[in-house]
Amino acid sequence: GLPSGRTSYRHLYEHDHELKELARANPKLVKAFTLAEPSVEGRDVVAVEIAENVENTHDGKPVNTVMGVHHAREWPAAEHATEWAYELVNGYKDKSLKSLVAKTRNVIVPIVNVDGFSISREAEPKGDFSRFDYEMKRKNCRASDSPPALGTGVCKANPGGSARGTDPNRNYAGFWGGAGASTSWSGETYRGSAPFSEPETRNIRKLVSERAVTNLITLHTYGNLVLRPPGVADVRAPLEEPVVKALGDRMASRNGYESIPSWGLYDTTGTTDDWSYWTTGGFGFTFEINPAGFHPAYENAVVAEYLGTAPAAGEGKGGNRAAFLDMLANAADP
Ligand code: 0X9
Ligand code: ZN
Repeated sequence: GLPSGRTSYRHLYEHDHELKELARANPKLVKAFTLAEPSVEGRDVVAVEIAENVENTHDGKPVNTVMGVHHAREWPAAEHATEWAYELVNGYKDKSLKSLVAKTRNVIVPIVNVDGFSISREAEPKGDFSRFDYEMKRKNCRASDSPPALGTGVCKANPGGSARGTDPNRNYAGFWGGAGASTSWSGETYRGSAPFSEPETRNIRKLVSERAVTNLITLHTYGNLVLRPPGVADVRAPLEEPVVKALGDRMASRNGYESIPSWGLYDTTGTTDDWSYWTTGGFGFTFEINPAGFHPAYENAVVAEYLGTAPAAGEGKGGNRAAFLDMLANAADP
């Protein structure tokens, strides 16, 4: 089973509580903290850092980040990140991962878009909106300046229904303003009013910049893909990076996903990994977990994909667990 023994999708409060509990039980190894800004609706974003002597933040060890749920409905992303936290703690304590943990620092943010996730995970029909409008929400809860009046929407304080919000994975500064993002407030890939107009992207900008993150993996669903920058076809030739490709290919050999540059899926601008790579030099990858569906059966999308026990998810090769370990090994002994 999973490192935590979990068998069903957690709620927001369960992710938060379990991270804080890991820290409380392992104070020298795990630190729980809240990212700089609360969400539009005022929720905290909870993260953990895991390292030997965790409080000694600037000890020069490579910093590896796994984050999930830029997109509200992509629940497995949060599960894989929280399980990774358990993995590191358990593996440090039983000594199987002690040397890898000792050489690295690990920051885990299971849910970047806490408002969206909360709405999707707690979905029930209300007013003019069906359960599906809530459950399949993608974006955050940013209000537009001039939305049509649509009554009380899926975001607490904001009318506009499920269309309301900015896509956090189009709001980073990397190539913002280019192809593959919507300029309309109701578009599913709405880029926002300006780069870093959203608390979600500002939180990650601050974290990644301040901590000089070496490698980051941002988790999404779905498609069984390991995506690397660049996200937009018109910059591919000069900017394709063989060292990034090599690590992407290595991780894909573990989870059985396809390793391709992001533009090979479709054009995007303003994404997490393009910004982090070109702004900080840190490697950034997007994993698209699960062959199909945003949050299908837990046994498949979380247990089998994490442990690598599904035919489509690197059966026998180790799954996402092994891919994340490769990121660590690459940082510890490049
Ligand atoms: O469109 C997206 O944001 C991602 N797919 S999803 O179905 N989870 O919405 C893919 C983004 C890939 N592009 C880059 N990472 N640059
Ligand atoms: Zn996504």
